[in-house]
Amino acid sequence: MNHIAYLSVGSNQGDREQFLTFAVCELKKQKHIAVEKVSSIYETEPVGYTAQPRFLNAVVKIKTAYCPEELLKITQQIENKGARKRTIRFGPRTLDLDILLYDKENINLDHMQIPHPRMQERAFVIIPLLEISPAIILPDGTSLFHIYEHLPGKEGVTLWKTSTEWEEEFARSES
Ligand code: PH2
Ligand code: MG
Ligand code: MG
Repeated sequence: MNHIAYLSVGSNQGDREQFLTFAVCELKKQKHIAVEKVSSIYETEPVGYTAQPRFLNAVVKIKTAYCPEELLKITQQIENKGARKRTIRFGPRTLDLDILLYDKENINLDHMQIPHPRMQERAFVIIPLLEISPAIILPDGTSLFHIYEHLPGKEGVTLWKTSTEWEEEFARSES
């Protein structure tokens, strides 16, 4: 478990909170993943394609022995298990699980870009990320705090459930 990665989880269809909890529980089941921290859950205005319901979003910090390619496969399997329907780009989804950061790596392939190419403009990513790891420096040297200062759309992100309350739910669903 010698790598650190940050994942973003989002849902705006069905029982949104249940899909977020499902995603974290599935991550915890993986042999080579340890979930280190979860952020609070935020309710967020849709970004990009705006004629859709509000999202719930959170960020998860993991330690893992999987390489980025393997981790991507796992996130996609979890999305599929969460019955994600792929329709409109940026449109409604039951479960979206994205890799934000993987150590200090820069990966630029057609099917996988790390850091996530749009994370710097997305308050629904930066706010929960800042909550769990305020000292993060991105691979290009920018600090998360600097990004936060210039971030658009912060007013579209409101606290929905604290990380402590959310963690109590995992404890219940695991016992
Ligand atoms: N995901 C998108 C597009 N827009 N807006 C919010 N608020 N939250 C998301 O997770 C989100 C989005 C594409 O993945
Ligand atoms: Mg996404
Ligand atoms: Mg995605």
